[in-house]
Amino acid sequence: MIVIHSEEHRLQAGRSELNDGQLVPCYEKPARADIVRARIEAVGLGPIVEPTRHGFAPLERVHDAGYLGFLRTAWDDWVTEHGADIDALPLNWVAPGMARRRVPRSIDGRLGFYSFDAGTPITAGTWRAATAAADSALTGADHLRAGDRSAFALCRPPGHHAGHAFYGGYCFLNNAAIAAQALRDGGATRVAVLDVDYHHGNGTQEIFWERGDVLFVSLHADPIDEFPYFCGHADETGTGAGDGANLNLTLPWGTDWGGYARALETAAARIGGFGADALVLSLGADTYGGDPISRFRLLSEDFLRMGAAIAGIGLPTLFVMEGGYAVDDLGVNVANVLTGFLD
Ligand code: Q9C
Ligand code: ZN
Repeated sequence: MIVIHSEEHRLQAGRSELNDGQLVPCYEKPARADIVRARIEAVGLGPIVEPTRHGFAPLERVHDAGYLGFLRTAWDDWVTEHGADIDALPLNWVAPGMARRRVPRSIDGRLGFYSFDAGTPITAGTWRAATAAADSALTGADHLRAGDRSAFALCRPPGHHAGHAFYGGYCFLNNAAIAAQALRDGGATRVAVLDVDYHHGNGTQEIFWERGDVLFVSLHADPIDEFPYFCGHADETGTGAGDGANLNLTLPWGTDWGGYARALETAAARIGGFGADALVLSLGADTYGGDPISRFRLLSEDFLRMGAAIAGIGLPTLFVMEGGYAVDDLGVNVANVLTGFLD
């Protein structure tokens, strides 16, 4: 399986995120991608190649032009206002009933306007790292279009919490959505996105909410208890042309492989009935029992079973790296999904 990865991921190295009322070291850190890459090399999964540059156009197919412009200059605007010694974090958000008609001029206002949490610092290298990750997903999509059965975009920062015009949850550009749209634009009639990250892929859901040509299926911790809290419920099924093309399979804290496997079967059956030409797999390994911010109980060997179940769907599959914060075990867990898929 070809692996697409850019060293530019390490340009996103936030210092701290707001967690449990305190600024703590970022969980989403460069060591995550390094350990996954090292494990992929150790097991000889396949060649690791640099992404090719795809430019702005495929990003604009998914994201708002004003949002992309904000993201590109946010760090420079922050430095002008606050200096370069502190990462840019938002402090104010709109609540229901407050007007949201105008984009603020101040960088602090715009950070709040375009975000939904205080866990996602913008740094000097955020834009370059995020665009390199999107290019990795796009290069993976190119390989599928050329006939490969599978590819792995080792993206960092992750993407599935980023929506049409917002960032959050450590995500800025929605790598999986950008790749799914590129597959559509490259000739695929229908594309399915399966999201196995522990958290609901709220950005991907929002992007394809009114689309009948892209099925979104997500297995995740019930948002009644868990981040991102405000969406990801089972009764969210899409609207308009997308009515019925969104499936949220919520699972309780403490879920182990038994409960997870049943939901995965439901997901596979729905995708099988959709008639997709390709599958984009949002691959988070934060379902692992050892994950420091998550509460499922999957074991490392369960990720082999997960990969086999994904292979059983029988579609050309682009894996796109999302979350997973138990860094020491992340390489094994991610590589297990990929080898489980190939075996
Ligand atoms: N107390 C991804 O997995 N907040 N994002 C966690 C824990 C945000 C996770 C707070 C979690 C975002 C891509
Ligand atoms: Zn996650």
